[in-house]
Amino acid sequence: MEKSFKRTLVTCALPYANGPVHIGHLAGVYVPADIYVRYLRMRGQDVLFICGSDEHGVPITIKARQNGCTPQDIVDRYHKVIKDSFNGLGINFDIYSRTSSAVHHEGAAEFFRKLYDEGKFITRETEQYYDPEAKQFLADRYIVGTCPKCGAEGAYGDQCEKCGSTLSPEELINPRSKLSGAAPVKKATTHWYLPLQDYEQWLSEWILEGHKEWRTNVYGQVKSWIDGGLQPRAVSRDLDWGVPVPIEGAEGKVLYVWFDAPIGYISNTRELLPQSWEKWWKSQDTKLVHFIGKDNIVFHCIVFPSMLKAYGDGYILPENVPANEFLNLEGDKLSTSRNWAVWVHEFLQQMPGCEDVMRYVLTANAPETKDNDFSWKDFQMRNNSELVAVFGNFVNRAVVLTGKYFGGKVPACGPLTDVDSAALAEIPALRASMEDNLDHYKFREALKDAMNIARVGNKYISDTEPWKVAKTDMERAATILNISLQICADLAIAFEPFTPFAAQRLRQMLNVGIIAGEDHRRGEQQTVNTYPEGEYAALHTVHSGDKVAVEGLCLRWDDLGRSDILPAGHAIGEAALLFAKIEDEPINAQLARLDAIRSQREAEEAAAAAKTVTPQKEECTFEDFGKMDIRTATVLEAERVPKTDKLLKLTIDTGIDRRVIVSGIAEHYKPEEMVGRQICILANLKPRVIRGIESHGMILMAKQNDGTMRVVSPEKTVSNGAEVG
Ligand code: B3M
Ligand code: ZN
Repeated sequence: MEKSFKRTLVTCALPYANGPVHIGHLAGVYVPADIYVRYLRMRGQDVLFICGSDEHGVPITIKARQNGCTPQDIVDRYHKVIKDSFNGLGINFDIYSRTSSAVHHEGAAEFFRKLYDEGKFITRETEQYYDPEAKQFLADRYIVGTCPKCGAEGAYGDQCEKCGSTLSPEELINPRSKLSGAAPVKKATTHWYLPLQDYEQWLSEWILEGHKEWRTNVYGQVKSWIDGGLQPRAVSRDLDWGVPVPIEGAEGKVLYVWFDAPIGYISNTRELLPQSWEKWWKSQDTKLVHFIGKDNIVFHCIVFPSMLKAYGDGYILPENVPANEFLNLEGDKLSTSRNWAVWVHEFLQQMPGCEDVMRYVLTANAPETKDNDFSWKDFQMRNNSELVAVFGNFVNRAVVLTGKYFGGKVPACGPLTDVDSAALAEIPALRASMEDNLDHYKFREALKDAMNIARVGNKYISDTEPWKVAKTDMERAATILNISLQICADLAIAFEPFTPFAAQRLRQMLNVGIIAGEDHRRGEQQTVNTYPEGEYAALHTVHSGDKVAVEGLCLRWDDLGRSDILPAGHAIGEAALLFAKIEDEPINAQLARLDAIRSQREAEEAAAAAKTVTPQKEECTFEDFGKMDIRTATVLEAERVPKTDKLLKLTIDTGIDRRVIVSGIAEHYKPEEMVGRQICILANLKPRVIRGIESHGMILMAKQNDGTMRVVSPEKTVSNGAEVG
């Protein structure tokens, strides 16, 4: 039996303010959360939607150094870009604040201080890397050197971006400080740690026993962390940017970003509701749900709950943490550092009017149980063949025909035929399925249910053809259009969580309002329309039970699936475009942008690869070398070897004889480029049969690490058979 709650507190992972957000962030966290919040509000629930910028941490200080500005400049710039991006996509937080706020600094410091005073931390002195010139301790990201695995320069102390290896500063070859270039030295420093192992048993009971219903990716990751044995986790850092550690003698130390950031959820709530925030965070009547990406599971299921447990004071714990997997872009991993992304602020500027399409496509492809992919062709196809051709086309026909035959008023509904009853009967079942899916954070499936309502309507109007029936039986046409308009009203309700901008346009077309208020912001008075009688749970601005004077017709979630939402005679508005067809041009422009980024990256990788050198092989003796008989030769004939794109068959004159050599250079040289060229060969290599051809020898090639190959030739022509040594 599912527990009942009086209110729901929904948080979204606080995006780092060291860059813009991209569609992967939207798909993973923010769109599903907004769908969930809009749905709960439509159902009359009291919901608070909290988020804000995560403005501390080493990456922000690195970005500031790279840009020659302060960390505050960085977070000020990106806090605004991110906030505007969410607004543009209709992600309607009740507050989108920031962890550089005074409220947060004070709240996070108080949180730390209480745990410190109550002895909940372990204090440890450890050796950390220190830059003797910059006189600063160095986080791993601040140490660079040669990667021991692949030889790439510029590998970080924690990771090589070239080969992806996880590293430690000790492994780096020739480690240097990013701050001053000096060689880092070890220096003693004191930090505080939360002993997570003390909460292991409690976490196991709370999650592994108590929340078996959590998504398998979340449950599985938590289980493996607990089974692996939890370790003390640092809660402070040597850094000059963040919330200062609030104890004497801790100058130059700040709270570790993952200790302070989750407290940001609480700080932002306090900022919004200074008088009543505790009702949300310290009442068992509140259901807390954290929306995050899979890389944040440990912090939201183990670290932050342990912090709240340690703090006590009645803080509640999350009822669910529906973490999504990752979204890929055109088959490649989304990457901020490689600019392989669709940046939301650029999308909003380049494709205005497609906000709902992006929400729709990201939900349809949501990486809920596994990584998934976004492609611009799929974006165009789903818009044109689903939103335009089904949803928009159905609504347009129903509204235009009502205008044409019935003066824009909902016509009376006559006796129902089997076709009418069958169409209407499908909606309640789709509503039930949608509710179950939304209640269980299955947004992809819920969207399919909503889209199936549009399919029911589109099929119904196509099958009943009111434009033909009207020629002979206007009463029948009236019934068909009445039913079609009821289904349009269903769509105005069902799509509010998914495509809020289109749902609002549809409500305007139908001349109806919704209870929840058009823009879902807390605190602003809604002027909702008249409802014929009584009271209803106008969400948000007013709460369940309040009486509000309204005019006109409003829709409620509970109207979904009724067959008489729009009474006969109700005047509807003019037909308007719900979704516009997307032509190839803007899609090709987006693809061209990504092609340019991919080519740029490949060029950079080739240049970087060319610079890396394979380490020298072990020593050999002069005698070893003497066994090799290297000669000059000239290529007389060259042809591709059938059924492979890698091999050339060459007939060469070695000065000793004419012979055939098969060589793997077809991807680097065309046959015609080889004829007449003087080369060097290892003449006494034991013959080998390659693809049925006996090959006598081997061409000497210069091979770069990026795979590029070049023939090794004498710098001037010499006689064939000349000995090379
Ligand atoms: N700033 C975002 C991330 O890891 C991180 C989330 C904090 S939520 C408290 O992408
Ligand atoms: Zn490497």
